[in-house]
Amino acid sequence: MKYEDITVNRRKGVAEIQINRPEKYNAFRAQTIEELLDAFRQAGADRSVGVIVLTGAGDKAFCTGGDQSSHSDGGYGGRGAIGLPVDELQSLIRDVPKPVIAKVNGYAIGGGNVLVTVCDLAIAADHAQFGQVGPKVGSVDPGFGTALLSRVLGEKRAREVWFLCRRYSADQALAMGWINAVVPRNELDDEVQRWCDEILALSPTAIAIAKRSFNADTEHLRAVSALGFEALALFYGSAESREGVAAFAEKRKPQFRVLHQER
Ligand code: 2NE
Repeated sequence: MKYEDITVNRRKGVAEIQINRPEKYNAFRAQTIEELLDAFRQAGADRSVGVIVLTGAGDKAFCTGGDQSSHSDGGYGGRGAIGLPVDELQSLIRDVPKPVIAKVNGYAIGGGNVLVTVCDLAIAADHAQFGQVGPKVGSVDPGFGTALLSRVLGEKRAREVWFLCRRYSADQALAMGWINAVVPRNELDDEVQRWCDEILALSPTAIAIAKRSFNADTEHLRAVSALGFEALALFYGSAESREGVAAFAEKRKPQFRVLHQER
């Protein structure tokens, strides 16, 4: 598959997959997800690869979730319930039998934040920011985005993240257990490489078994996610959700409550 939206850099034992849409703050459209699925499948199957790194181009954003400029008529125009098979990607990141490290080089917002949540490890530059925006823009990522987050942060914190849609600094994210380490931005590449080297020195089979056993505890969330995305598709057809998409495009505050009361 020829990639337009991502790049893959292979170096000894590491496949680094980069979302390459810096002009969109590395937001993903349907094509981006298809390319990411292909790249993760290949890196997952390649026995010469021991660690996969996921990152974004530039130093503004890791990923800011669904590309709002490709969101119209109640969906994103591609495959799956909402026209964006991001739930398949989340599952695949969990399924590849090797650690996936999120190299967080800026905003990890919305669906981009969910990618950090499903990655096995996350290392951030000190200017990175974390948060959810779904309820600001008429969306939600039900399944791994919500319920797995509560396993990572604890119930109260995860609900705070989704119900208030605040932004959190890298240091706050570290204190909350959202990520594993924070480093100055000019040290991010080297630090991630150090973590890769340590992993690559260990038994790949032991690590694969460990990863699958960690996943087992939350495996039911795949079904919650599938169900949730079907519900999300119905929600995307509503005036309330469309208002969120329109408000982001028009750079104004959404007016949700009136539409909600009229339902
Ligand atoms: C990322 C954030 C917080 C940055 O804020 P700020 O104030 O620093 O910059 P600004 O002006 O908002 O954004 C800079 C440029 O990036 C674009 C903006 O439109 C803007 O473009 P210009 O006006 O300069 O041309 N941009 C940023 N994020 C984008 C996106 N996701 N799609 C398209 N363009 C984007 C702030 O921008 C923010 O909060 N972004 C909202 C992100 C958002 O709504 N993401 C989708 C959430 S829903 C989702 O991801 C999802 C899911 O979780 C599950 C299923 C399906 C979808």
